[in-house]
Amino acid sequence: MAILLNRPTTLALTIALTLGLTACNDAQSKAEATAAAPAATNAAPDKAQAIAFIQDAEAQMAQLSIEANRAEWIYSNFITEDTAALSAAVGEKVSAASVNFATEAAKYANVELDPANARKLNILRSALVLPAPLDPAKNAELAQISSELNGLYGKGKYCFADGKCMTQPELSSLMAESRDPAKLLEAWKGWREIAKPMRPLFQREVELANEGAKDLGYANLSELWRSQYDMKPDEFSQELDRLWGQVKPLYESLHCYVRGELNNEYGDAIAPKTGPIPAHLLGNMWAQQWGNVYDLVAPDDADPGYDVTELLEQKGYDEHKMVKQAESFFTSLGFAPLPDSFWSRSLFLQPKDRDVVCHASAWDLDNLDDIRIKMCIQKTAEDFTVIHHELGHNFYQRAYKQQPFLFKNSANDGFHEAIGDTIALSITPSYLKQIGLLEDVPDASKDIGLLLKQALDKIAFLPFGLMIDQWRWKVFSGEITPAQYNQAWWELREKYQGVKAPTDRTEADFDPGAKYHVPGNVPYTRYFLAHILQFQFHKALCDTAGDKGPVHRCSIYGNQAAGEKLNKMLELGASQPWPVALKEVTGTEGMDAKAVLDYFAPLKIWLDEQNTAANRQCGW
Ligand code: X8Z
Ligand code: ZN
Repeated sequence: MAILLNRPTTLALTIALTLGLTACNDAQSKAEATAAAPAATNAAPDKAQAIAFIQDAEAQMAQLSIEANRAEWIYSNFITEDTAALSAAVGEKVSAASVNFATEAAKYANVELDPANARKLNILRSALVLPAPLDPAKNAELAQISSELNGLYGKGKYCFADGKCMTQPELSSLMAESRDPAKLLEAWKGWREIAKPMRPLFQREVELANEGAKDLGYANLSELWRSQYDMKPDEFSQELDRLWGQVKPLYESLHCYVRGELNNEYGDAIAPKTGPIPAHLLGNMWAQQWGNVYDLVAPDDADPGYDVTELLEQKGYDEHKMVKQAESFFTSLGFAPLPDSFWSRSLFLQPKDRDVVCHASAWDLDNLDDIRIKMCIQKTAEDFTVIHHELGHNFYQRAYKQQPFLFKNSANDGFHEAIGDTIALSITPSYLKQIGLLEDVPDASKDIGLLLKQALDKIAFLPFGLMIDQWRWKVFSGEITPAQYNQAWWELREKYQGVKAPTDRTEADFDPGAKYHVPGNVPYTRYFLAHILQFQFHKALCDTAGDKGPVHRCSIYGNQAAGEKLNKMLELGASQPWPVALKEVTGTEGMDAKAVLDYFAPLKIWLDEQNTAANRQCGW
């Protein structure tokens, strides 16, 4: 469902701007949408008319978003035919409204407006993720397809030969924990079975949304998606290439090291010394974060000697306590505690009796205080971090709640994804000691182990974060045809990540669909940006906190000055171009990977030494 796709970003606005309607509602919404538009004369629209249109559109979108949020919340917490139909219906309604507003907004493009209204007009015009064609029948079809794709993912299960069936979080735990290549391969292949039926739906979704994008004056959906960064679409693509170029050497060193260690563990037949790494051996269903294989690749003499998953278990943390602990990090910075409704309305545990979308997400139901998370929490270090990630969304949403509806969003979508991760970078050994999880802080001789663990998640992620939309943008532009979906996917996986499918794949498969954000239609470049931005934020906030040590040992826990600075950026919402927001925290206006490289500088030296000493041929 269209709505769902925006869910993980939790942006009421983009959600609202993406949903769709029945023919009857469509007609009604069009009448409403045009109410404030210029009369049908030859006179050019004036400023007053433009402002009246913006106000009217903003009020209607605000109202619709609440209805859509509720329907979506219910659907993804209780996937049935009926909730799917309700979600598709509201999706259709919001989609028609937002497409009408976007079309109207284009008519005022030449009116000179104050910066705030000009910005709102541009948001109305371009902040759509799944634009429906103007034709109501096609809008209805798109809403239905979108809803169905989300349902297919949420309901997905794989049943092993012994009859045991597993949901996505259960299969992910297996991928994280098992070291049996045959078992890993079965789970890897099994989960991808759920995606096969998505292929024709996805293909049609792309056709329809491309038509919608064209109706709005964009070349295709790729151009629309890349138009949301306060710069021209092609400049944005170049900016991504530049950032990737900055971090690529570090990724290559990590890839080389990990491939060598996996070869030591599994041998040549399973994990070859050269070429791309088979995707089932990296501790993650999508080989996107590799922290779960830390034990296989840990340095002999620099292992910090603790594991957060074990610490959580030893100290009796349950799911609720994990969330409480994450909340207390934010309150230590000066943010107000989460409201009671957060605790009574969120979903923390996977229900046994019904299908839910388990992929973690944070929600803002009423664009004010009704914030929630929905997550099937596993009691692991990984999910402890994901909880911080989700709460980052919620605290952002609350910080910008005073903004007008169209500015209730992050500075760009990477910012929304970066906030909780920035906080999680402060989960250092000394922080763990402060909150009573760890007894002794390892000394500096163990830093390489800590940095390696962090790099397995953060650096390994970078090419994955990039390639998903490299694939999608080519699909949207027609450069990748439906007949090439799967092959092109693996070509990009290999090109960017140096990872390959562990078994033959054909066009009967649809491997992109096995990753939530593809059936969910959630843009993915935001996560790549977030993985750059979070290091810029962390460094700047550590400076504000007066930390003088190495940045990988800095925790801003309890530092109100850092909290105030962060809040200044968050409360701006989307009211300013993102460089202005970035400057609030970092003092600079550009995204840059230097902070990433500085953070991992000691590790880069160490990885290169190891690779040289083992005489490894790097690259793939
Ligand atoms: O989808 C998410 C969040 C919700 S916005 C859990 N993430 C991406 C993923 O899981 O693929 C966070 C990191 C990347
Ligand atoms: Zn997120």
